[in-house]
Amino acid sequence: GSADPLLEGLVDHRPDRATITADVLAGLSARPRALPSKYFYDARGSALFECITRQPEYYLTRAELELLSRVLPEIAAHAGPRVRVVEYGSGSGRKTRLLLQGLDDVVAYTPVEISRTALLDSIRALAVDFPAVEMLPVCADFTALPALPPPRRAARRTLLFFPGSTLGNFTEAAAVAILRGMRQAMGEEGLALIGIDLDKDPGLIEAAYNDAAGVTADFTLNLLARLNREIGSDFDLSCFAHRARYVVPWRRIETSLVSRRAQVVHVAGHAFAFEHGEAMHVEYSHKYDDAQFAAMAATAGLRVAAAWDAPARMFGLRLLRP
Ligand code: AVI
Repeated sequence: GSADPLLEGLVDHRPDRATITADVLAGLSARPRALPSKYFYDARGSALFECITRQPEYYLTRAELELLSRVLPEIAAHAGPRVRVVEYGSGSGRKTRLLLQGLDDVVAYTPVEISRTALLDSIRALAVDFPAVEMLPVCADFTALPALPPPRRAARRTLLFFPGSTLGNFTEAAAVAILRGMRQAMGEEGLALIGIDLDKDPGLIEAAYNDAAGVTADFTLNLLARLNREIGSDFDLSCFAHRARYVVPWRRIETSLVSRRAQVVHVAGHAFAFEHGEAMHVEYSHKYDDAQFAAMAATAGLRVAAAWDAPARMFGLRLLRP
């Protein structure tokens, strides 16, 4: 066994090789072909995403961090003292740091993160800076949330934190299911603080997913490298190209890997023929307007208690309650 107390307490539901293989075979057999975006986040994928958040075109993270620091006193007033914070898709923990500093007497912090490396790195750093906060990490896909570890000290309410517009990576039906899961996990006194990207000039949105340095393209292609390593597929990275387009009527970025020539890819004993120019869907990034977001929340049994927007509606934070 490990002597590391963080590892011993870790609730670990990392997807195994059989699960990833089954998901990939199903996606490659569908038309149009698709791969699940959650598999972007291996150690290198999480690091590349961090790098994306620092690109000049990727306005989302900067806008959200500024907005969060500005409105934190209001959020803290809504939350009150002795809160348990549960974060979905916590990543590097930059926003968490702000939140844990700004809230009054946080009892426990539970990050739910699919990348084990990102989870452990961030919680180790947070444990040093917030010694009074009990750290209860969960390595899992938050769409299949396991029972959350209870804090030692009783909390007055649970605040679910879901920043980054990660909700936008799901179809509307899946996003409503996540919101419903949040409604259940938070209890009657609970709150959810959700970051959403807002609909705006398509040119600005498209640039954010096509940065000049090519980090987003590397991030998208890393999905194939990860699959090659973990499930033994033979995707040739030089034969696929990143493509991200904003589809105005759907208010979403659709990201694909486009086959640069006719080719055959092998996965777990199956052969998949790609046509030249064939697009394999890998990610949605939905952008929202207020009426649509409020309607989704309402369908999940939640209402918008407060709404804050960054200047020029570059990004939004929404506080939801039952
Ligand atoms: C994590 N998620 C909200 C990011 C987004 O903007 O959809 C992932 C990403 N994909 C490409 N760039 C960033």
